Amino acid sequence: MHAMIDLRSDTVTRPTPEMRRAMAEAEVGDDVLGDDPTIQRLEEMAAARLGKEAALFVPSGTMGNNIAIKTHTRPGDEILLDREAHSMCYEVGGPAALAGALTRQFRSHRGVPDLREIEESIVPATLHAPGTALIVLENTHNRAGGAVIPLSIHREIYAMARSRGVRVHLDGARLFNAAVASGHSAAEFAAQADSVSFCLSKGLGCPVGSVLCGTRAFIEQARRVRKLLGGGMRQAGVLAACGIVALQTMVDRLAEDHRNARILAEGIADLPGISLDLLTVQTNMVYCDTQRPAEEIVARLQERQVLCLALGANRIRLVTHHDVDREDIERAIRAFESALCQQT
Ligand code: TLP
Repeated sequence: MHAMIDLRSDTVTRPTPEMRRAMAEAEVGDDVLGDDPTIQRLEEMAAARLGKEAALFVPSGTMGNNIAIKTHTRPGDEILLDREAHSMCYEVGGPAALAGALTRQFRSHRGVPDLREIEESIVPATLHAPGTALIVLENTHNRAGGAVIPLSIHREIYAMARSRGVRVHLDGARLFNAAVASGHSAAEFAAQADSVSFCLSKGLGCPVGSVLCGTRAFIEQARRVRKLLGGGMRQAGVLAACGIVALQTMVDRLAEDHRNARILAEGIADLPGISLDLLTVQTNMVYCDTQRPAEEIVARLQERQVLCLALGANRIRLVTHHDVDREDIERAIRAFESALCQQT
C-alpha cells in the first residue's frame, strides 16, 4: 500500500532493490568508445530476446523512435503512421524536425490498423512524389488504451510492406505488455520488422532507457544517428545494469498490472458520469471519458491521494504498474466513487 497512488503512467516506477544493487556493482566503461561491458551485455540480451542481430541502448523511447525514423529515411521521404501514434502526438514533431520526414496518417480501430488503408496510402517515388519509405506501428497502442495489435495483423502488414519495398519500424515501448497479454513472444511480434524499440523505463521499472534492435548494418547507422542527437552516453552501464535485471525479472509480472487494470476498469465503469469501453482495457491502461471536465475530476482524485492524467477535455488515463498493488487499486476505486459523488 502506498500513501499516494500514482496512476499517471508506468514511467513513474522506481528501480527495485535488485536494480539498485546491480547499479552499484555494474562494471562500466566509456560506451561511446565501445568499452562498457554492461551495456554490451544488455544489447546482446535484447537483440537475442527480440530475434534481431544487434541492438543499441538509447536514453528514451522518443530517441529510439526518432533514431529509427531518421536511419530508415532521407529528408522528404514519406512515413506512414497512425494519426494517434506516439511518434505523431507526443514526440514534439521529431519525424519532421529531425528526419525531415513527411508524415501521412492512417486511422486504426481500437489501435488495430486496416491493412487495405495502409496499402492504399503507400506512394511510390516518382519525379513528383517523395515515396513512402517507412511504416511505423505501435504495440501496445498507447492512445488506443494500451490495446494489443494482434500478431496476425503484424504479419499481414510486414508481408505487404516487404512486397512493396517499404520498411517497418515497430514502436514497442510496451511490447512486453503485448507479449504477456497475448501469449505470443516479443520476438514473434518483432519477427519481420526492420527495427523495433522497446522501453525499459515503463512497466519494466528501470529509471532510464530504451533499446533499439535491428540488423547489424541498421544498428551501425543508428549508432551514428544516436551520436548526432547527443545520445551517446559514457559509463551508462549503471543504467544498463537495471535493464538486465528488468529483462530477467520484470517481464512475467506485467500480468499482475494487467489484472489490476481490469479490476480498476470494472470498478469504475458503471459509476455515474463515467463512460468506459471495457474492450479497450487489454493491458495496463484504463482510459475513460468523464461527463464533467477531466481536469476537475483529476483534481478531486488528487485530493483523495490518487494521481492520474487528463489526456483530453473529458478524457482521463490511468496506468497500473509495479509500484501500485491490489490494495491501492481498491482504494483508487473508492476514491473515484467519492470524487464523482462530490457536489460541486
Ligand atoms: N509515453 C508516455 C508519454 O509520453 C505519453 C506515457 O506516459 O505513456 N512510444 C510510446 C508508445 C510511448 O507511450 C512512449 C511514452 C514513448 C514511445 C516514449 O518514451 P519516452 O518517454 O521514454 O521517451
